[in-house]
Amino acid sequence: MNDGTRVMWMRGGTSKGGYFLAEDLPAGPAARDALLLRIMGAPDPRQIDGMGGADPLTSKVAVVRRSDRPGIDVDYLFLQVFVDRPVVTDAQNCGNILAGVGPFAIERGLVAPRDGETPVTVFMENSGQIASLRVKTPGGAVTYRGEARIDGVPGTAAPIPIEFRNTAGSTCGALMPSGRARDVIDGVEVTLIDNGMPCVVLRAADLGLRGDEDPADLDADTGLRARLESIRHQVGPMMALGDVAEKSVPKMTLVSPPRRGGAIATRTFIPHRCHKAIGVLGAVSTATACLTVGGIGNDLANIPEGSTKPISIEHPTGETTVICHVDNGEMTRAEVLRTARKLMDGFAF
Ligand code: NQM
Repeated sequence: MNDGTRVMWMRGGTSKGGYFLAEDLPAGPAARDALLLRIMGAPDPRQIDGMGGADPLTSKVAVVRRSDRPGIDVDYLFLQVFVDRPVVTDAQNCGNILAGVGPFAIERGLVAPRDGETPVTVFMENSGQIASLRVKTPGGAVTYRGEARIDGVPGTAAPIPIEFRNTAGSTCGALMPSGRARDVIDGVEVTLIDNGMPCVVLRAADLGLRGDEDPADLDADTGLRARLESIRHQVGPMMALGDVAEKSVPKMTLVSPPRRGGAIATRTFIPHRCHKAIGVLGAVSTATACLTVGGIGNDLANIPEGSTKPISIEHPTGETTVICHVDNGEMTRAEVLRTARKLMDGFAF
């Protein structure tokens, strides 16, 4: 007898998680979340009794269904399963896991493949916004093999370009939810911004850091983490996020001058541990802060000329380039290159 739950495990960008058809999960959120905690082996810092990788970046879930919305192929709900707390939250989106939604939708028969490349238009339920993906489908079948390289992932894979439009205020209702480019919290200047991901951008130097520290050293700095958490709790209501104690947003992005020819250097807490790279929409929001006059990062960043600006965001394992399309000083769309890989398809118990 098979009492398992059908799931595909995939790497999406620099994250990894379980991809489920909505119809394969319990309909009610309480039963669904209890099942997902069990499948991931959470709460447990080692997630030894489940599929999770003992890291927020590998304890992620995509719930995908065919869309009824005009012009949209699939609806995607992202769920973050906390590693060491019994929490499953839909309070944030995830642009890395999004990369796998395209191939998953084609493999599960929700989108008919074309010969060569198949566009997949995704409604992101967490933020009510749309992303357009292009998936390589030579001969009408998904391929994961290719020559695209993204930092934070070894080797190469088939490219999955992702385009975001109108992501400003995705969760907070406004690009700058406090109505200001800068605020001061606990004596530290911050930019509160949401261009697809609610983020608090602060200068690493204002916290006594260089900004290129190893994530493990930052994770071990309990004083730093307490300062960041204090700021995060205070800005939650200012960002229309309410009490953020049990939420994975806002992210805390420390910026400093670029070291490797990029636009800006970053270390991002997501929010309790330092990201090994940077989230996709987190990178879009950080790039937007750098482009905003008065935004933290604006005076530190190397910003290219022109209306199409490749903004290279340096992070602990390399860089992520966000191609920002700017019109009259406003970002109208952003593009990020990702890759994905199917790791296993079957049943979780
Ligand atoms: O910002 C990590 C990730 C993410 C989210 C996080 C993401 C995004 O790297 O769009 O991709 O910030 O929790 O997967």
